Order: sequence, then C-alpha cells, then structure tokens
Amino acid sequence: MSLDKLLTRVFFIFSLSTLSLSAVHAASALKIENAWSPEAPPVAKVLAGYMKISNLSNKDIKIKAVKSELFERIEIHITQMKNGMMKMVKQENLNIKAKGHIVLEPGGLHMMLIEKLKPVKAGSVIPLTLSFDNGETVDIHLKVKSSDEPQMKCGSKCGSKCGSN
Ligand SMILES: [Cu+2]
Repeated sequence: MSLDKLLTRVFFIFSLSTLSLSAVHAASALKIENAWSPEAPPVAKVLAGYMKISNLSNKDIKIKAVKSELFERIEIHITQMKNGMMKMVKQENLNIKAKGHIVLEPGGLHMMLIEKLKPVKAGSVIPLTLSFDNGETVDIHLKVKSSDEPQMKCGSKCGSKCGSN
C-alpha cells in the first residue's frame, strides 16, 4: 500500500470514529453536574455522593444501577424524619421526570457508597457508572472534597449549640 493510500485510510477511520463519538454524545438524554463526595476518615467504609442529574428528554427516566470499582455496592437513599428520628430509606429505580432534574445533596437524596475497597483521599476522584432504563450508561467522576472546605456552615439553625465549646 502506498503511503498516500495509507494516510487516506487512516484519515477515513479517524473521521468515522470522530463522527460516531459526537453522535453518541448528542444523543445523551442525561446531564450530570457538580458531582462530589465529602472526604471521610480513612477508617470509614461508607461514603456519600452528591450531584445534580438532569433529564433532557421528553420521557421519564429511571436510575437502574450505580457502580464503582472502588466500592462493593452503591445505593440511593433519602434521609427522612420519622417519629423524630433521622432515617435513611433506600430508593429503587429512582425516577427523573421528563425535562426535570433531581438533586442529591447533604440531608436529602444521596448516593451511599458502601464497603470501600481502596483508600479515597481528598483531591482524588471516585469513578462512577450510572445506568438508566432508557439504555444509557453515563460515566462520571465524583470529586472528593477535603473536610477543611466547609460543607455546611453554622447558620441560624444551630442556635446556641454554636461555639459553646
Ligand atoms: Cu444513606
């Protein structure tokens, strides 16, 4: 094969792969933003994950599963008050309404990353794969934020408990 032909072929394959990549990207019905996880002490086996997930399509989409190579399993929970007690309730097939979004944040919906398999430090990332019932899978990275960065500032809610020590 002449160099000319080889170059043409390489260029052709390259354009094809670029095309298919952008096609896949354009078809995505889901957008995930601000994905993060608060750093936990090294002995902690369970971490939390937060993010915003938007459904850009005209149909409801459910979250089927979430996986990470760094954790045994991942569940989606909601924190609720029941009889004056904080309780976490597992959410199966969590729905994201057409053109809607859900926010996973401290004190509400969250991902529970269970049974840490490798150390996770602030400044690193946790790879996650989310699968949805529309057939899409989305790979994201949770940014692990140091506990020095205040996640919850002491506001009026803490009242007299603030600074009492
Ligand atoms: Cu939880």
